Amino acid sequence: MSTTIQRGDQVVGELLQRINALIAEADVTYDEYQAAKQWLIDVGEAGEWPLLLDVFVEHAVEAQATRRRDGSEGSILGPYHLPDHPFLEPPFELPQRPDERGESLWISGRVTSADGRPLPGAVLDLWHADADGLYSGFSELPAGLLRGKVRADEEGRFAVRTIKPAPYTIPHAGPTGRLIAVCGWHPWRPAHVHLLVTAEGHEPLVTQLYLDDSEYLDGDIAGAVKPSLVVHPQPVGDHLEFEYEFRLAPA
Ligand code: MBD
Ligand code: FE
Repeated sequence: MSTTIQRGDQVVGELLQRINALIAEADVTYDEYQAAKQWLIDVGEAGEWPLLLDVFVEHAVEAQATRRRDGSEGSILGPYHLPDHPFLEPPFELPQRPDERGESLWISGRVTSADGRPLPGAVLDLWHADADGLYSGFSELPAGLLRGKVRADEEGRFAVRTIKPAPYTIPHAGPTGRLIAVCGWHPWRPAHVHLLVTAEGHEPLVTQLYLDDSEYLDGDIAGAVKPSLVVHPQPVGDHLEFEYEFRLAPA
């Protein structure tokens, strides 16, 4: 048997065994089986597979993949990263509408190797929701809003201005929302900024930073909060600011 076939048999075979055992243990009925089957079809028709999997499963894959990695902890990528948005020009500010709501938020810090050595020219790709919890590219918001890539300087330092995102409620009109309602869960994630930090010779760091005054820090529907990812913005003049150091593992 090829390794691929062995691996398929191991993982998929085990998954099916666990589902089948659960059907007996939880006494799943024919009605429930038919409802589940229709729900799975609906998830596909609504285009919600990326959402559903990233909300309920990606955190386990991320934890497993990074369990022995040096440097900063990371978090899940989620369904709303767009790889092709452009580099911003300094002074860095994520694109906003003239009347963009939300407190002004300045994010600064440094990118280093796991041993603390600065990584000049590291790239930070940032994206986050607006003050209503909407993401550009996945809502009516203008394309490119609140997204951008910035390059760190010769000392690995960077600074970027944006606005404070709101807590995020995953779409609840579709099948993912129906599941959450049927289970009596809530659909919220705490307010967060997504980052993908890359540097020559290092493993990419996919992460999210969570604002310490946000609701749902303890009940993230996506299970993706870690204490080291919670930041503490301080008021300075007319804005909020925080610093963060991203330590990347050598590749
Ligand atoms: C998000 O903004 C997000 O970060 C995740 C993981 C899932 C759905 C929406
Ligand atoms: Fe998000």
